[in-house]
Amino acid sequence: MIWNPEAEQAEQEVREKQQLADLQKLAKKVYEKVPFYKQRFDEMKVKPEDIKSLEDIKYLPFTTKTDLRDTYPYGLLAVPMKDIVEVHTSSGTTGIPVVDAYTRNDLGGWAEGMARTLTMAGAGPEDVLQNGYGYGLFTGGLGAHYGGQKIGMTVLPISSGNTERQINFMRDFGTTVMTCTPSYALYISEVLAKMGIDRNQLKLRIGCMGAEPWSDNMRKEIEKKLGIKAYDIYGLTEITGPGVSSECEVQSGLHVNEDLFYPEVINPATGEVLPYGEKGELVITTLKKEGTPLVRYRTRDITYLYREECACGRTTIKMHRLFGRVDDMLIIKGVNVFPSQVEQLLIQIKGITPNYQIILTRGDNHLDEMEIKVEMDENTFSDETKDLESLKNRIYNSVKSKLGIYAKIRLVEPMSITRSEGKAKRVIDNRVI
Ligand code: DLL
Repeated sequence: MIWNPEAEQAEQEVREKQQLADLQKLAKKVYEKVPFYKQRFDEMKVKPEDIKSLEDIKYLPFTTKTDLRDTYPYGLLAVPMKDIVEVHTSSGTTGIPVVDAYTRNDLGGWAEGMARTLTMAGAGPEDVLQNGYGYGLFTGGLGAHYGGQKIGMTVLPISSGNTERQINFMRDFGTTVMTCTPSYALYISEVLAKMGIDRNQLKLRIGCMGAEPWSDNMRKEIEKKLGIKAYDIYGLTEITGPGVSSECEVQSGLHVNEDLFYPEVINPATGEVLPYGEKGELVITTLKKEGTPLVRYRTRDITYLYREECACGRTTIKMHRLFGRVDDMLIIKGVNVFPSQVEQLLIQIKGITPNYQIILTRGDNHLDEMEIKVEMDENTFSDETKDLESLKNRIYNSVKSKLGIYAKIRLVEPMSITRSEGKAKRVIDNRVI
């Protein structure tokens, strides 16, 4: 089923006409209401009236995370405070948190985006949604909650954590759809096995997962272990939260809700807009937001955009699953690598679990060193004749040949790497720079 055929199956010409009208309105609004944008537009000598076509968006200034932090907490508000009904922030573990402030209409738009996301994965009013994203300032919890309710699902707002209870509830309440981070889904599958609960006692059939990078192999692992179909969903606090883009049953790329969010991909070094199919940094402009509308927000996420006729019947533009973040890219002795590439390799090797951690240090010679901590599975660990050296060599050689990196491999006991209930911490960077 398609939640909103008018928006999701619009003809491109009709859609673009609306996008242009919304963009013009947005440019005028932020210019008049947000001093930060007035100053930026003036510095770039651009006026809202200069936007005569969608391509003209390239004349508008970018907005960065630093801008959001510099204007913390309410500097980017485009409406009076009395119109704001809810506020969310990013976790702020790496500095001042970024703030998103929602009007009542903004909450409506958010629920709409997530209603499309859940419907795209095959969920409907007869489904029971167990929402294992954290409730609170994090947008995962309330985003899935609002979307699930909008399409009439029965929502169980259990939040993340307390994994045994999650599983008991899953069985007792007949949960059919689970929303949580992929790393938490994997942990749930481990606890399920430990509790000795037969998968047939559960009705679970769909998972909507995102909020952190996960490889295709990780997806296969989750699908196999939980006996579900796992869909990739994307969004970020600054741009509302989840519901920006998501996969349909075809699972080739994520449909962007482009009537709500206008996507571009740029070269992160030069800011130049890249053609469809070229990988770069995703930039998003909010077309309908009232509280904290953003012009050309640089997400730091790496993907590419493309149009293709999708078998699901939606006509919206697609983005490839994320390749990583501009700032997550590790440069090890000059070789560029994303943690998800390491994950993709590890999952293919027998005898270990998909739990890993990358530890970076800088040696006395000032060169970066990478150690990969990998967990053995129970069988390998308890095998009397275990040949750990050859297992380590297999991992070492795979990383060397596929990624071009000489990493130190450390095998650790099962369950010794801390499990995450939200976003997993895969990289520990001990380099003093
Ligand atoms: O993670 C919103 C969200 C909640 C998305 C639930 C999906 C599901 P933030 O905490 O602000 O918001 O983090 C946003 O997480 O810029 C990406 O780098 C990363 N991210 C989000 N979804 C995915 C995904 C939420 N599907 C940042 N794949 C984004 C890879 C993702 N990375």
